[in-house]
Amino acid sequence: MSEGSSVPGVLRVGLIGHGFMGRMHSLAWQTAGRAVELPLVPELTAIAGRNAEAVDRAARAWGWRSATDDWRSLIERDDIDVIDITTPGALHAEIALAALAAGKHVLCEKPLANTLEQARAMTAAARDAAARGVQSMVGFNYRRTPALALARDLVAQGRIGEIRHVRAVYLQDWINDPEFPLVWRLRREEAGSGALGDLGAHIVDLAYFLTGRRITGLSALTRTFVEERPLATSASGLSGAAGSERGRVTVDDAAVFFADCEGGAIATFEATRFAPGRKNAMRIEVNGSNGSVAFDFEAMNELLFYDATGDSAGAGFTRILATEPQHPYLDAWWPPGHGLGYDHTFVNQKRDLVEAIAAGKPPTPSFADGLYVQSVLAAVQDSARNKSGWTAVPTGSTEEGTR
Ligand code: SOE
Repeated sequence: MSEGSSVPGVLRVGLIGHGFMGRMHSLAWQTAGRAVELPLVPELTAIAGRNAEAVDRAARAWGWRSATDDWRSLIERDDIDVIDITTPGALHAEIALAALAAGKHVLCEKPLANTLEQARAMTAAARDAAARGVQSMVGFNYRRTPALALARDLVAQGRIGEIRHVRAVYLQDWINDPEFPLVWRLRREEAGSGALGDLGAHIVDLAYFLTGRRITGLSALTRTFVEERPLATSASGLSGAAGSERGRVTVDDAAVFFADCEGGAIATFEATRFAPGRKNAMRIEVNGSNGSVAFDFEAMNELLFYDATGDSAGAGFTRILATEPQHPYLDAWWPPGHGLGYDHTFVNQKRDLVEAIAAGKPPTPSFADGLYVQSVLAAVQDSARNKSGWTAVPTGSTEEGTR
């Protein structure tokens, strides 16, 4: 921890990145201490980003006490306890390694890194840091959707029996237009991969979160439908202005794969940014011997549950509105039926992280969990590149995963 300088009752946050995710995390840090009674109150101490003017503006608008265009200065400051990384993937490893070495807790956005090697180094550093009481977490925010946390509880209680199928898709359409500019998410050197790492990472993590089963092998196909796009003259979040020059898209636009899982279950996955009309359709269904759970983020407050153990004449999917006070995370929120949104998943994430730090316990998902997902992403890329048919997911890298 930031030795010798911690302030009782306060957790001083340094955020790196001020794009769409930086904005989402800022909002969540601001809200977490107000929505929930936390053991440590987050203080928005400093924000860093590449563009000095933009980061100054972001600091003023989002309530950060100071701003800088040099992320390293945040690591050097002894009045920062936690570093929150929301930059493009290319910077995750360098920042996380520096922060952990300096004794800062780390929250790192998904996917953990751009390469398996980076993810391995980050996980090893996180393990060493944990021995010194320094915590780390990877930002798979969808785990903090109440309906999905409820699904996980139902599966863990054995309500759907022995798991046989996982069927997961993550569909968006924001680059369907071939004239949409070449933003950083479409460049391999910045993002590592395309729909695969951006969207596929979430559903690989959720399949594990819901079932506790890891993927052991897979066969994959990836595709880039639009190979050239106008260069971006400005970009923010998932939008940008197009210039007249063009450049190459160097990531996948879509990825599909089927997989073998521990315990005999089989799974299918599809991630694409080319599904017109599907805005954020992150859908996952798990079928077991005694029933099913099914979820679609476009109706994020609902979980469908089918109980196959009763009388089939009256059976059907039950639509559970996951907004009751006894549902996961709902103790902090609105009366039944009032519903949560995308931003609340980040607030719930901050809550879990702050509580873990205060308790001195490792939060989940850990960097080891991020490394597991990274090893699946790498296997997808290998399988698709080599047209090799079956590709094993290396288990050595994943054995420390937690859930
Ligand atoms: C863009 O595709 C994006 O913002 C992802 O980067 C997020 O992880 C996902 O939650 C929503 O879509």
